[in-house]
Amino acid sequence: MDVRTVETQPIPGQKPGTSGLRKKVTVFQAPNYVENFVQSIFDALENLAGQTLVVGGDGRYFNREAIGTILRMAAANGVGRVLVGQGGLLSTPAASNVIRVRRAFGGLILSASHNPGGPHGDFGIKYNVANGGPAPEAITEAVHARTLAITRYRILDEPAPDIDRIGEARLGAMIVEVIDPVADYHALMRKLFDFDLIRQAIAGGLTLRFDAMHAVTGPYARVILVDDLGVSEGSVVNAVPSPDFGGGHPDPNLVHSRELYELMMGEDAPDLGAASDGDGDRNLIIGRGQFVTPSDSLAILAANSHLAPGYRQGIAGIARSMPTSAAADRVAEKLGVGAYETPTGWKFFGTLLDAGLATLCGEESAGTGSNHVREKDGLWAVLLWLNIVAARGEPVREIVAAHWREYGRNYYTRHDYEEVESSAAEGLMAALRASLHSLPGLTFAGSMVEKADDFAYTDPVDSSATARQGIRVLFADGSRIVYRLSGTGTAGATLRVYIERYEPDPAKQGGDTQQVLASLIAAADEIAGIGARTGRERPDVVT
Ligand code: VG1
Ligand code: CO
Repeated sequence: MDVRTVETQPIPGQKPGTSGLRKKVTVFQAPNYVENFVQSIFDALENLAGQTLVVGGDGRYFNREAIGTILRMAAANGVGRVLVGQGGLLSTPAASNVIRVRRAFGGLILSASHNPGGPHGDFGIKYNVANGGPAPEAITEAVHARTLAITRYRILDEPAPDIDRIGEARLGAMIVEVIDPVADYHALMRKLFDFDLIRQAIAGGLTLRFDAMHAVTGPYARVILVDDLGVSEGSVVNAVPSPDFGGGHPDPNLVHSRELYELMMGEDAPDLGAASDGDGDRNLIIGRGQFVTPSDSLAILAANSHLAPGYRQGIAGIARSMPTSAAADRVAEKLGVGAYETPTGWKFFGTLLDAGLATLCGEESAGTGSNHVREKDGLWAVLLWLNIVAARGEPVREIVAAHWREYGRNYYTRHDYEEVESSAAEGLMAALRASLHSLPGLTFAGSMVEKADDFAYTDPVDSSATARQGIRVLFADGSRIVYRLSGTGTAGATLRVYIERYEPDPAKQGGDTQQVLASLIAAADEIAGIGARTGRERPDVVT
């Protein structure tokens, strides 16, 4: 076995963000960039020798090259076995599942999620631990510290085996096992949902449009939706993963899924429209004539989850990220189960899921999931919606309206200002922080500020503390404005502003979100000086 030890030097900036290390492809292609980061992960882990790792990605440009390097380095670092998705593909939730069912030590997921791909797009590497979830901060910090001290990496001087053929091969002393990326995930979905009921509803005329956005969910959607559930072939679109996502932006929101939105608002709309992102962990849900905000989706799924076999026994609790609307909290209250508010990013849900405190989790950024894996899961959300629609026999629009009547409606929007000059964005946040003490008592948009803070979180299970997770301006009437900077962008800074107002009166629940929130949106600008500090008159993306 020809292990080569290569001298290297620390490369600045290899700091994992909200979800792993994300940079431009050109940055990852620089000499030693992948090698340094991967060796730092291996160095930060204890007892790696002889263990099993899972490796796969969303199929974006550079996926195969990165996997080749990772396999050769894993072999040189004494890993016993690596499970690789065929063709290098594994959706993020499927990777999480494989780690769990195969009792792997951990896994490397190669994705920049919803960010564009291709030679000029983005790439990313994320390490997940044995529970199938993203590494907690203690590990990502240790990895980052290693990247700043690294002096050498180990790699095998032997080409990695073919990853297109299912089966086992040797690489040095290590076994590379190429697996079907869909099979285990499909089996898990069949356990959670009433496939017979959904199949009957589809045979009886329930229609669906699923847009895989040329990303990783295509193969999963074909097997599960078309082959198993009987959805017509043409209902699953853009189902072949491509390295540049067909030149598109695999972000399932109202901007990048405009075509789907228009279809769903039109005369010939199917019953349910859905899309997933680059790595298959996000979901967009649109009923005929009814967009469902991700925050509402979490609440509605939680309120109806007992209709699916996997959740028939009830749920233990609901966790949401802080910027996600409070809609889910009202469901938790009614069900008499715990409600948890965590910082942004799925890694904060892991301890709650492992401890059995939460069963469902969600984020306003189109992420929903449950304790079936330790990542958010796009197709899971689509299947749970299908199961609920089939069980209730009602259109999505009516399910949403009934939910609002019962619980009230949280009008909710997120405004993103992308590629803002970093110093302007940092300055805006610093000024907001400095003004926190003077905001309470002031009135904006007819509402009085009750409290303003910088969200800090102490994990109720392991007591780990995380500070500075976003500025919250909380109004006496329950309205809220939240400001934070993105931790997934690769150019400049992205300012996210989250705006929410609660409306209990059913007679006032049919309004247009942007209009209803207009005065709060203006207040958000007034409080933070967004226009003045960033030079932007309007956000780039409104969801
Ligand atoms: C964004 C979302 C966050 C999500 C993260 C990873 O992070 O806001 O809710 O967990 O992306 O999702 P940020 O720091 O840019 O706001 V994915 O589908 O990109 O892995
Ligand atoms: Co994603």
